[in-house]
Amino acid sequence: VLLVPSVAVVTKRELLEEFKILAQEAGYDIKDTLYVKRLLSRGLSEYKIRELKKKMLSTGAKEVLFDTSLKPRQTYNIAKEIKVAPKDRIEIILEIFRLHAPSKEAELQIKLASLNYELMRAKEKVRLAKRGEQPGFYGLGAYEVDVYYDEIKKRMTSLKRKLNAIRKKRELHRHYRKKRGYKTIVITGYTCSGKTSLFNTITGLLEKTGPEPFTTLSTKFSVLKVGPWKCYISDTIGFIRDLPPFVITAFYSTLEEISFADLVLLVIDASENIDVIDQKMKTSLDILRALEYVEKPILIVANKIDLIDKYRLKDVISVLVEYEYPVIPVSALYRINIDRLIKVVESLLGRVIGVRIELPYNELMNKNNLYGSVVSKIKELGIINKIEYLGENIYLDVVVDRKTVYPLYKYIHRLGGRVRVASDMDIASLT
Ligand SMILES: Nc1nc2c(ncn2[C@@H]2O[C@H](COP(=O)(O)OP(=O)(O)OP(=O)(O)O)[C@@H](O)[C@H]2O)c(=O)[nH]1
Ligand SMILES: [Mg+2]
Repeated sequence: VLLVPSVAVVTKRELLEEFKILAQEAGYDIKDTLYVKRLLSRGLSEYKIRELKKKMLSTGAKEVLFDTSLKPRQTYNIAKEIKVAPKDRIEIILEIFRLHAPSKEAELQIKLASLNYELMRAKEKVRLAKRGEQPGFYGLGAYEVDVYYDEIKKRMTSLKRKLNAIRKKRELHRHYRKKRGYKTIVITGYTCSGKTSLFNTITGLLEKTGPEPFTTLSTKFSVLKVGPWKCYISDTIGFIRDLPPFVITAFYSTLEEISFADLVLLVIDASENIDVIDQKMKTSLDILRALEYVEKPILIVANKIDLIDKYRLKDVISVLVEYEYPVIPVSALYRINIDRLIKVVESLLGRVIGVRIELPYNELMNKNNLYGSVVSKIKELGIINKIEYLGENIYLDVVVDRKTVYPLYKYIHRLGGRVRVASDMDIASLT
């Protein structure tokens, strides 16, 4: 593949590597970078423009890529100076999707998202044209801009109609599945976290995996037996930071599977820096929140633990449990702890779930004898089978309804305790 030589304008130096890989996926080779702390509302300063032109000349760059999104006004001003239209992060992501669209539906969605992005800009163009500030862009007059705007809208309506037809079909399919008693599990998470690798390991299939972002662009399914449950498991497109909501809803409409999921496996690459892990968890949950899916039962799967030692793993886990969902460490590639994962999945799919709660006994007693109220709260949420005092801690074996397990998890976590789903793993036993 021939890559187009380009200069990158970078606002986040620490994320340059991610951006380089992204650009490469879209067909660009970053020959040089220009670092800018912050963009001006008009775009770049004269000084930065001069720097940029110099870098373009010395590298023979044909394109200029921004690692952030640009407002129409910024795009126009910069284009006027450097004589090519700069591409922003969102356009680059859209190009990756366009290049790799694996299905009719994906293709339609990408078109829709691109048009949506164009429409937002067209609005701004119309506004600028009407105020006489920018009499047309790329030779468009105010009149043509209006026509162009209407045209985009028409094309969007027709795309939405086609997508709806496909969606209806899927709906029927889902209905059929449910009638036949299938449970739905959805694998989701940041791009490159290892979702497809996990999917392959669990299902024995051989879907394409790879170090580049967005290897998977459409939802893949398989059926699977987990304990007594017949499951429908799907692998989905990955998340990435800085996607505006309109792109998310268009791109991720295949993710609507999640809204019917009995369990969401949220995969995270545990081998990265703690900061990166935290950032990616936040992004993933933000996107799930934007799609209104955070209320779903989520199991965090900390993947790639073959790459870190047990001390690092402990640190990673302690960051992940802060998100107040159960966490299970695995290596999808080396099948570490996969059987445990399946057992936890089986438990979480059950109507009732056995959990073991660990609470710091002394601490609770010291806090105005919280202990009594905690126990009665737990009794409200489930049935206590056993209470044990071991050292500093108190352990309660409790059976709860599957709907209660998450509120219980959050409640106990906030008290400084821990909840383990029956057959949940002992982190210390891992090396
Ligand atoms: N060392 C190690 N590498 C892994 C593991 N799981 C996945 N990988 C690697 O991580 C990269 C990404 O894996 P994928 O399974 O394609 O990730 P994905 O989340 O499906 O990525 P997208 O579909 O692009 O969003 C690949 O190079 C995998 O070989 C693991 O457990 N350990
Ligand atoms: Mg994948």
